[in-house]
Amino acid sequence: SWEYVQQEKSPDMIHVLQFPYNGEPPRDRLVETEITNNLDHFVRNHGGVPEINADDWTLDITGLVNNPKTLTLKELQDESLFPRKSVVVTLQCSGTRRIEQIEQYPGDGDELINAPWGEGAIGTARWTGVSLKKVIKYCGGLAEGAKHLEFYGADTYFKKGQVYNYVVSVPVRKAKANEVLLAWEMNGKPLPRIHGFPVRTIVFGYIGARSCKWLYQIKAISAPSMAPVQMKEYIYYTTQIGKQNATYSNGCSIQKMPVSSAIMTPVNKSQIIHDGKIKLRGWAYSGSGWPVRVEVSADGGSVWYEVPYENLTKKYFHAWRLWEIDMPVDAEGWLEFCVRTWDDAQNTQPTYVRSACARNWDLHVTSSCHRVKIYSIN
Ligand code: MTE
Ligand code: MO
Repeated sequence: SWEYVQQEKSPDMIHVLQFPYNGEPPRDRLVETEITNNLDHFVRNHGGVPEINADDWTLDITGLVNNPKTLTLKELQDESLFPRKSVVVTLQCSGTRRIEQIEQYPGDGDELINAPWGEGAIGTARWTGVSLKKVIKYCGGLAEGAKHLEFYGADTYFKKGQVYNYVVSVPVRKAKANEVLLAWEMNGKPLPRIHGFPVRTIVFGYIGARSCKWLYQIKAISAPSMAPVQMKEYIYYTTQIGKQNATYSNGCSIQKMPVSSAIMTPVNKSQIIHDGKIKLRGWAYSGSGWPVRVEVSADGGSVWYEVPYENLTKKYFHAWRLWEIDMPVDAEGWLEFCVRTWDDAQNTQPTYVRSACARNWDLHVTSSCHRVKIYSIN
């Protein structure tokens, strides 16, 4: 996959893991544009990048559908069969900001799963394709008992001496709500190889893991997928279960992304010389709605300032909003800036990082107020 990293990614990506390739863009660049440049969009891979020839590619729609079908790319793109749809959607890896949890607790140390992401495992694109709802309709609709949709990716990965395909699932209601897209374009260009060429799913509001790259089969099934990525990764446990008793069957699958945000400039531990104002910039996102209010603090969260609403970028239903504010700052020395966001359901972020409260061995969804320390010289 290194060849594709060189062809399809900016040269200054932060390589979080070399193989499988996992990378995120530099912090300041990510918040320059609402729509992330394809070259700067983070990459999260469990295995290698499969080489698929678009002319040979087919998609099987199988399992509990009334008329199972195999579609070619031509058929999928035939506008007389399926209306084409473009949607601006943010993809966020549930591992975003994991470095803050690792600082508290190292997890099980499996780097393949616990990749040390910063605040850049998130990106926004205009994805073009067809709504999965229409494709299921074309297959005669779901048969009795269909509750989940399983997505099969053509890549393979190794874990504990075994080889697996990348397979995940989402509840059927997600497709019924028109929140699953089968996408072949990213910002008006064919999907880059590293992002799932020729076709991937884009699942709005869910953790990035459900947006299956290199898609070749969709299977309607009666229960969540038994595949290891669905069953054994991306699981959340309640505190009461305790680490010793945590088995995959008594955790719950992480699907929706919580509301979260990050300060992307200035970066942690920088020194800033200023005249009483420091500009902060960052992103804010919620998987079950959209950000309506962003608040920042220069004193670790005692006094909060609201980011003026007009300093938030345009509202999309399924995407982040970037924000910026000129913070009045008199103090000199080390300051702790932090940010918290409220979404349209008035959800906001926990105050502190949660790994220490033993919920989450794989260190997912770091959604606490994001904090950066800066040295102020006024
Ligand atoms: N799909 C396949 N087939 N293989 C993968 O390893 N990684 C998932 C998801 N889809 C993955 C996949 C995860 S965990 C995330 S966060 C997103 O892809 C990342 O998408 P991107 O690499 O296009 O940014
Ligand atoms: Mo992810």
